[in-house]
Amino acid sequence: MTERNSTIGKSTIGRIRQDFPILHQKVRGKPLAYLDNAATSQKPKQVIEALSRYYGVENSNIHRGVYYLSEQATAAYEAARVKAQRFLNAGSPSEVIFVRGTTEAINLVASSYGRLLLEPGDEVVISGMEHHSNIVPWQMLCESVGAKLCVAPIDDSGSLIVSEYEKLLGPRTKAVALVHVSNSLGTINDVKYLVGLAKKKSAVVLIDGAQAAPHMPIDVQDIGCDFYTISGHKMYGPTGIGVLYGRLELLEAMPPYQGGGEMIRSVTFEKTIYAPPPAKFEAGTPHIAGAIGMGVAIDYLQQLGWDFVHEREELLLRYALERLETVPGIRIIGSATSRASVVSFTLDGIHAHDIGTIVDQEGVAIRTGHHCTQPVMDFFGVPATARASFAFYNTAEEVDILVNALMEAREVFGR
Ligand code: C6P
Repeated sequence: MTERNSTIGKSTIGRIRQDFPILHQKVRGKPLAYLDNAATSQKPKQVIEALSRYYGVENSNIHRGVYYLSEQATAAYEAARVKAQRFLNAGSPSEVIFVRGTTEAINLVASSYGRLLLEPGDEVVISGMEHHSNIVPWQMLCESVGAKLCVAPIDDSGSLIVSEYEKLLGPRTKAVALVHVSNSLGTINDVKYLVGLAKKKSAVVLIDGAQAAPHMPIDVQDIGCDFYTISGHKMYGPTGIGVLYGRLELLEAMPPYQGGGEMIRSVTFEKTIYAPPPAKFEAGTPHIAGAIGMGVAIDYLQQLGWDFVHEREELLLRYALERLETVPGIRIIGSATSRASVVSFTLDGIHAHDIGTIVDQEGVAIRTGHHCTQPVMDFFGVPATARASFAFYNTAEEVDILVNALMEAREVFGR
């Protein structure tokens, strides 16, 4: 590639890589090539230092103490909420609920709002490219209330068939839940358009943004969705923290997901009066350090700028596709025109897990398996794929190492 065709020089990437201590190590005697960013991204030292500082000098419980440390920690936690609000362009910090991640966010909505909303015979529409996190909670909900789960199909390129999706939307459609960016295909859905179609039928819409947030600016008001979910660990922040954006009007109407400390205004044995959102949905001591670290990750991404992230990842994607297509026997799964820096593939006669194990010997970390999207695997008629997913800190050399390792895998298997 690539640096030649880019406004971003090698020295810039070298400088940015210095922010990520984990990248500068050898695994199995080879330099690490970390190409599993869709599973979880690596953390810049700014985030690591924020976590260390929090536990080293700021640790205390929030919203409870009147002493200095607790006030500091509360202020830092709430400042992180405001950062997340701005990151998503939510209307108010009250619309930002800290959760463990996308999985918990979707379960919260399906359990709380879903039960309020759905009646027997109602319908929930999802797509054929959803992650299990955006299938199973809705399936559980439909089973419990006697509603129907309707699945909008995808085509051979891994794109949603929009006309079929539109046909599924009807008077019984109460909820629609769609992924913004597919984790196993890389497909980017035009969520604003898809939400608009659902809104014509007055459906409540949740967008799973786990794989979108690391790659592109998100504007929940422009998208027009009711709920949007992100995971901190996929966007250079800590694990165990994420955000559920919810429209305030809906959050106010929803029953709590969990009961306990911090989510109440008053408690007697006869009756509990709940706190308003966001506290109503944050029972117990939250992941304070995680929220603060996620705020620092948001700062980091914003300092890099989306133009930089986009240019870099687009370059890596194009280069990876060009190089991978030269590997005999490769089948690339997913070819949507609008796609993120994720490439799923199979190699003729070699199981995906074997591919993963062989490239690991060369220091390359990729994910293999069904990527928690078994229906996608079924659609493409494969048990599993290998998946390389790129972040702005990856390099053309790492793509080359992957391609060479795949050539070796073919030799090992006599292909
Ligand atoms: N995908 C992957 O390797 P959590 O685990 O709650 O942070 O995110 C779940 C999730 C939901 N939606 C999408 C589109 C996702 O990609 C993920 C997580 C990881 O692809 C782990 S399976």
